[in-house]
Amino acid sequence: KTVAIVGCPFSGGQPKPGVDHGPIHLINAGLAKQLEALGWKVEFGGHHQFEEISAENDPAIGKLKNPRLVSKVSKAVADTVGGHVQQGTLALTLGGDHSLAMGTISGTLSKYPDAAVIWVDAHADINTSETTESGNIHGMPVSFLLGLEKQEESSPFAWVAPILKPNKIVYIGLRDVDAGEKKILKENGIKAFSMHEVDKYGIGKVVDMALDHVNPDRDLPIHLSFDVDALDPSVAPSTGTPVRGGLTFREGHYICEAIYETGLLVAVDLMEPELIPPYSSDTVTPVRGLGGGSAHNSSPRPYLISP
Ligand code: DIR
Ligand code: MN
Ligand code: MN
Ligand code: MN
Repeated sequence: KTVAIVGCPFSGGQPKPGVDHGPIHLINAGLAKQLEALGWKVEFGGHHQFEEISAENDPAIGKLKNPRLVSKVSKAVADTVGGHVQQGTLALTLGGDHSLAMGTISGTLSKYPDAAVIWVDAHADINTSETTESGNIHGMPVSFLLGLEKQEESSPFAWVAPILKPNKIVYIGLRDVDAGEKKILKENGIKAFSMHEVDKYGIGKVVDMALDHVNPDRDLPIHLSFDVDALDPSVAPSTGTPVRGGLTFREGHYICEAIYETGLLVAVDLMEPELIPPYSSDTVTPVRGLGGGSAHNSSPRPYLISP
């Protein structure tokens, strides 16, 4: 069994710097070695180096912030993840913000158009350019993948194939959903197990029900997109938009274990981890050539770690 780690130090889908350090810290903390100890052959050739687009060349389109940059980065990630999935290698993408999932899931769907997506998150990330209150694209990737709004030919997101079906995505962990998003979930009949259902049924039953919904015969490949803010802030404080009342440490692990046990997992995203006190980037050795902890303070555009 081989896993390819796709490190994506990118934060252009939302305004806070920090999330672009997540993958660097996870690698520095020994993730590859831990996976090897679990019996995986690990491929990791360094973090993605994304091309920059200057702010003046990337004005908002409608409410969408940094649209060209987010699009370009996601497209590059789609090609990389798609390549690993094509080869039968488990693609493990480390974010970076959740706008990257537009890329990772596009990559999975390029090989398996009928793949099932399990989206673990406090948020639904299903705003459209009409409903978004923030303009942050990390709150919108699911709507692009579903094709909830028509992309003009000139749109930077015209490359996203809107082929995800509403019955092929299921949520676990929701507890901070915008009014416009609730409407979209309802109108499209999208299944969601919020924290209320986790409390009511227990995590074991919830994962079974989620799989029954998107993968009733247990024969479709699975893409797991895991936003660390699904976890309770007492477990995962280091994320941009923590929300009280989240998954416990064990519930989060159980979801991953149970999905892995299906034998159908082809891609995993671990999104929106960052670093906040009491930990400091000064105490973690930076990856050589990536600028480490200082880049987001000095860079005029803090969305990318520059080489
Ligand atoms: C909010 C917050 N729904 C938005 N979203 C996310 O900006 O669209 N926070 N994903 O992490
Ligand atoms: Mn930092
Ligand atoms: Mn979230
Ligand atoms: Mn998210």
